[in-house]
Amino acid sequence: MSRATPAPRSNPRIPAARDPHRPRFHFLAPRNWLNDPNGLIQWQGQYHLFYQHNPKAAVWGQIYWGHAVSPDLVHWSDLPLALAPSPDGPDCDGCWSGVTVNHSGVPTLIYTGVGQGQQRPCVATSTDGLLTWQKSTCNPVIAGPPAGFAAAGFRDHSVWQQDGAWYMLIGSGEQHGRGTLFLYRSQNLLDWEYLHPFTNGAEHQRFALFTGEMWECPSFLALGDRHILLISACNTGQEDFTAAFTGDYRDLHFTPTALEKLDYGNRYFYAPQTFADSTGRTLMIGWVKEGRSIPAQVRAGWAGVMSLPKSLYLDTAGRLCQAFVPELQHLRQDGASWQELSLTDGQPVELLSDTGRQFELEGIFTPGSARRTLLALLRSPDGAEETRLVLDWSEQTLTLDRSRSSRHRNVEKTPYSAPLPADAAKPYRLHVFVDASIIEVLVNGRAAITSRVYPTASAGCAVTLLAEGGQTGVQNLQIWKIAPVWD
Ligand code: DQQ
Repeated sequence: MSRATPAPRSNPRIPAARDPHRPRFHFLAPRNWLNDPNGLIQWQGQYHLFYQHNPKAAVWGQIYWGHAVSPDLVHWSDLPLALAPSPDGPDCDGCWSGVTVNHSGVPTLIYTGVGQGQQRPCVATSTDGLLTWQKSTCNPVIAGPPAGFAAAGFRDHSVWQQDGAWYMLIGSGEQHGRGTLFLYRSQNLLDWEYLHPFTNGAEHQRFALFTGEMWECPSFLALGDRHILLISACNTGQEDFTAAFTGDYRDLHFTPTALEKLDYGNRYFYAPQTFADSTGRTLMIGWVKEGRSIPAQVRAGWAGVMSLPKSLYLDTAGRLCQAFVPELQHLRQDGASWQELSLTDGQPVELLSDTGRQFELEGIFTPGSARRTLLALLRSPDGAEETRLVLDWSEQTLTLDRSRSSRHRNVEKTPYSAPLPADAAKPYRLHVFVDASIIEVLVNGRAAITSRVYPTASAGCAVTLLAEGGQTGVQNLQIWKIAPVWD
């Protein structure tokens, strides 16, 4: 093993109070650029979050691994950078995404080294509790994509142990423009044998049509009696998104049987990683991209945020669901609640005149006779700005309407819609977190929309409700201010 080029210490944090769009209870880099979460693991009781990071600018560039640690998934402490490109190594142009595994007690990173025009798997280990990392002298541990494939890319890793061996998926795309994953096997994480493409057959071809030319950031997991494969679908011809496949895993092949979007905010929730913690939960964190221009990012001095941690679970019908982790409840401050709200067609109700920009909202929404229920958040005192969540009962959709979220003209304002979960017997439980410029929405754990908004109003931030086309009700509505974890 060779010692890595000494990693620069991480930069000091930009004070959140200086920038109204800088989230205060989400994880983000101290300053400059952040993208994919990497190497998520709980080690000796502490949660470790590594991340794709350009420590030198607020734009993507030569990528290092940032590192932070948390006792509770909510309060994070910055640690020195974990990986830096080695000028004469296979990762000289960047240390791209990867994972951490426990190899017989040795914390081991498997990541994509980028250099000499190639993307190749590299390995590093730590002997001091995940603080510093020694890169293997065997790097790169695989020389390139399997022979016979004109692979469009060869990067990102999902690694697991099965029947005494290590298995690894590497993201790629085939020459005819369809995403794929290559499966490898190893005993020691250094010598790898190529097996075959992980998904194949007619089902794969059918789904691959919708999931882009390159499958990035695979995460393969067993959940209950199901197997789930998450991939980040890149170059889809439309917007990138995270695809969740459910399927059959047999004889080291995965046959997808169903495909859904993990988050209907599409590109805004990308490259998620999953891991199991000591409570047995499967936890997930994704990268939430910016929705403003690169010059605006550079002026702000930072870009990219991690989603709030969520757990993944199956409902009684075996469908993939998500829930915000309960640890977040420790951040709740002043709350307000309404037991039974009845809304009359066309008559708006202001619930709170000023939530601030960090809050959580939860409530049970019932359709009644209304066509739509509209929830306006971050509404400025003059009403010019507001971010709307539209529960369209006739269309059975949830829409995040950002058209009036910001007076700024150069921020993205496209709407995003998710199908409302079809559970006739179940009420619609809406759960929302707002943090400065991030909004994360979930309905019944099934319809997720994550996105960005950049309101300009410095005071106000009201919450209003409106029914259209009839009468509707809301039960057990609660709104809490959320305490900052930074500053
Ligand atoms: N980001 C990384 C890649 C990955 C992409 C590079 C996904 O490893 O494919 O920063 O956002």
